[in-house]
Amino acid sequence: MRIPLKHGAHRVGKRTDADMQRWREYGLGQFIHWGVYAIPGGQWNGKTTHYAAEWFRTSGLITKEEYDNLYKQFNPAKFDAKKWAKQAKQMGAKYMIFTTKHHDGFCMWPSKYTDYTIANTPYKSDIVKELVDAYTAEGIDVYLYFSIIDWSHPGYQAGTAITNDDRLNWAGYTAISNEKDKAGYETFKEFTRNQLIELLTNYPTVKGLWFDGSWDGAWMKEAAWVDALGTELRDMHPGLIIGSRFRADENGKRHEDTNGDLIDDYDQRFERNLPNSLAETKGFDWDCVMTIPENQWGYHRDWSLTYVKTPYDLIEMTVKANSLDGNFVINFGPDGDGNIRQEETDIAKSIGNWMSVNGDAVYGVQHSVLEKQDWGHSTAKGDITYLTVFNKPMNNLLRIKVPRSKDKDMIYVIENAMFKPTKKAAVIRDGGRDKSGSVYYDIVLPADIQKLSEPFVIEIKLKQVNKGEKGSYQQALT
Ligand code: FHN
Repeated sequence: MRIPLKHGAHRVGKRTDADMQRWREYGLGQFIHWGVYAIPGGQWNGKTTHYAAEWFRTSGLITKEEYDNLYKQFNPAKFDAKKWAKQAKQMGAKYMIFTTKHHDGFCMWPSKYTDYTIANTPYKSDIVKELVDAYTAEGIDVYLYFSIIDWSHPGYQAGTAITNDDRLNWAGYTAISNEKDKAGYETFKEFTRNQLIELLTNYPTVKGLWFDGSWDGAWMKEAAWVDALGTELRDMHPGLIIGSRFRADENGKRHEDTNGDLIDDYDQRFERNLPNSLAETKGFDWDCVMTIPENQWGYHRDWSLTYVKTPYDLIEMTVKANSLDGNFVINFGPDGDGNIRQEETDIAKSIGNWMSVNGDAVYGVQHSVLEKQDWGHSTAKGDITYLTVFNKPMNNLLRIKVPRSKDKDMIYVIENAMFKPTKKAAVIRDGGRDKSGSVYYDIVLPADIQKLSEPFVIEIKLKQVNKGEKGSYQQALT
């Protein structure tokens, strides 16, 4: 039985408009975490934090006063928005999410509602504007990350007291501390609203807002107010895309409301974690945001602390996400001078080189009818199915299991197959059938494909034809 809700989801099922369709087709995105935390880069006075570098204010290695004065040194002389945008374009990113304000409250745009902004650094210029302009010029859509948590605002009381221990009980802690000064919290709410309106006014070309920190206990208690704010933002910016991290319903339920419907436009629960089946996604639109090291979003000088993903790890995750109808977003953490570190540059280049050959398997695709198979992942667009092969079989025969059609008079056939890297047609052999009626095909991997050291894509034409249709199955075999 459905429970009547005033502040639950405003729609059952997916958005069907053109803006959301565009979002769905991105396939690959870039996240950028950049702020004053890039100056210490996880280290201070010879000590290194193992916590995420963008949380450095709470690391215990720096005093609050020291941290809150870092902005006076923020002067990224090497920052070149156009260079970053070109690199993202080469990588194949179709959208970019930028941290306008992380939990520390430092604003990368000259907000008129606080002095804690880029305008009061030696750098002075509006970094958000530089990035929005540069990425938009490259045809990359921009989304603004905005942290609800703001340690710099006096009405957000957790800001002064927060320690690593507090953050383990974040929601409870803020709910209690903000209870103590309701008037203060009202000023914080108004400040947050003003800043969001300011962002959408200053940067009208952005496509959406990417919220974070909304697990904050005080925020979760403001369902009616936050819901009204969401409506106000959507009214002022038609087509605006907002994920499920913005608000809770009146029962404190986040992402899915009390009835299990998705709150707002897409599911933001998959952080550093991919679903393993379509069932796990519940049929919602979703994205997965991923760090390159284990859990570092902002710049950390020392990348020897955890496993650092390879370009192929990230390509595999990108294809997997798209095979399950999600977008994949790779995070970059530039340093305090405005450089994207060499490792990230190299990774972006490798991914871009791969995407330039095989990107059809990622952009504008959806889940294919093929079940997950050991060699990799499959995606589909119309009657084309893309097989992205990560594990080449030792016998160089790639076995494809084609499911039984739901219609008993029809069967699936592979009409032709082509290797993306060589653009050559593949030889397909009959691989037999099993008791369930599934049909197997073996694609012969020729010598030039066998030699490849990287994943590759085979484009196949998978069609449903009438079982009795003359020649349909035989023609598939060469
Ligand atoms: O606490 C943040 C973290 O620093 C980072 O910004 C990520 C990005 O999704 N979000 C939060 C953790 O969920």
